[in-house]
Amino acid sequence: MRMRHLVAVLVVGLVAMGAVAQENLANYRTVPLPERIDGIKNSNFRLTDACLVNYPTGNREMERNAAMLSGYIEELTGMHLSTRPTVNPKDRTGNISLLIDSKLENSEGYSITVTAKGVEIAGRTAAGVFYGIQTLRKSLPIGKTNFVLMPSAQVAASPRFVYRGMHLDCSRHFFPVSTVKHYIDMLALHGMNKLHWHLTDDQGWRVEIKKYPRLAEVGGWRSGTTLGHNSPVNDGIRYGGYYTQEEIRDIVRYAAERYITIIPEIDMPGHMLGALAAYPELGCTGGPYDVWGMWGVADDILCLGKDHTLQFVKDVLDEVMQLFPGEYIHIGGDESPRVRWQACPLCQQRIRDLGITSKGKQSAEALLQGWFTTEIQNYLSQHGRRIIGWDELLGCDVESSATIMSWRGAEPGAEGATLGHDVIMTPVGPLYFDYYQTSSTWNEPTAFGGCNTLKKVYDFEPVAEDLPADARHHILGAQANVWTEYITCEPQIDYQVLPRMAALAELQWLPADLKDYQDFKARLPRLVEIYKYYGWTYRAKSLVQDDEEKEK
Ligand code: TNX
Repeated sequence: MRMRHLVAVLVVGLVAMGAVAQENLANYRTVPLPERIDGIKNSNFRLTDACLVNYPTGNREMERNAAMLSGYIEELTGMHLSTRPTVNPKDRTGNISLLIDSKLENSEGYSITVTAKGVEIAGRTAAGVFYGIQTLRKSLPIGKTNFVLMPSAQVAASPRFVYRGMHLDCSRHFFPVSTVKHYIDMLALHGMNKLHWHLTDDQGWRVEIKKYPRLAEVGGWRSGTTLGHNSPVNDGIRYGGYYTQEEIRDIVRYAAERYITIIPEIDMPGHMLGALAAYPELGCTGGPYDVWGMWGVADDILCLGKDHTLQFVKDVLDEVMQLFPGEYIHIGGDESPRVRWQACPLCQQRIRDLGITSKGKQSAEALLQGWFTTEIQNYLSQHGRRIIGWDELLGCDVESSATIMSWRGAEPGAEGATLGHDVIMTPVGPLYFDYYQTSSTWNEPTAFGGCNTLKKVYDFEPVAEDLPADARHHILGAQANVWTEYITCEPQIDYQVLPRMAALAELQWLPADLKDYQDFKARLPRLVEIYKYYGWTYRAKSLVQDDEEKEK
């Protein structure tokens, strides 16, 4: 009897100890899943607040990385680790050391080596180290503790695609600087490196341009907003806002510190009512125009018959280039109706002057948009920049040096890549995150329509199977788009993107043959614990059941 009692106590004790150890154990099976997790041994590195985060002396970027890692560890476990510049390899014992290792092949790849003696996070660049830091961050158990056991292992990954993006529309609804930074934080956690920032549209111009102050002051404000999906009811509430150049510089810096390049989009020649309301002479009819309170595609676009319009666009882009140091500028190019150009004597004169005639399916007006795009492309390329445009550009005879964003499905992407364009895949199905995540929409926040479930996102393959071998390298990567006609506030952005963004991150990073949806779903709850820790809103239902995929 006493013996049995003793055994029972022992068993309960061991289970309890096991549970404690389990809770304090790091787990490298994160989202995205590292490509390799090798040689897990029965020994652990004991991470405590006596450990230091070492970084190479004199390397400012690595110093910042070390501070970020220390910050993450403190947030998630409560342990404060100091950072230390170091040159002596012996200092690595008992600590976490960040290193640059030129032997690593991929410029964004990382390797994490954990032994009982210490942890090393290496990258060929500081960006690679940053991704290793994100993996370590996501592998930590969450909750206050005074130690974490990190199993000995070799963990390594390099991203499958160079372009790993998310888009955010800040025109249809305007979001404060803090929300944009929060969005950048979400990108960083998911290992993404591009933020496509949609800054101008019919419903509001959101970037301060010093040479044309009315763009923000007038073009940034609409007198009201339609309720629902273009109902006849307008709320009549003046709505708007814009980012000052100083705010933009701050956001660009914040993103760069997280190895995220911001690609600004100035949509042209369509989706321009914000600018036309401010400067009506830029349109074919001369206005007056209003900043739009409806959704959709407006007929009034830039007049290409006037030299002044081209000068205006170049002036705007001069300031945009000053603000955004990245190589790419997105010049839109989508949904530009041609009715005004057809009726505009100046546009028709331009067509004649240029000797443009329709070619097959391409109207003279489509080729006029092509001429305009090429003018802008040349202008930007003189300044060392490259353009990205929506896939409508494929119908306008633009040069193959223009990068195409395939949104009207995956087919335009395949066509563009075959023609020699670089391509970013962002097809409405399944990468429009303004679309519903289920076909049972009755209890969902109002969305654009459609149905892009978590599984559909996960299963998306950016490089079509039948794409010719010599075109495959043109697929630079994938991006999800977040248009905000129906998204009015930060929690609603988060709800639309989380956890679909996790599925996107995994397909951006992991080789296709290593993807496994069930395994991903098993790993997802631990990532969601981090969302919860930061107070981010997410669609909890996506975790417990797979949504129906039938389109309504
Ligand atoms: C199409 S995607 C648009 C946007 C809308 C979006 C809504 C693209 C290039 N144009 O203007 O906001 O659909 O999903």
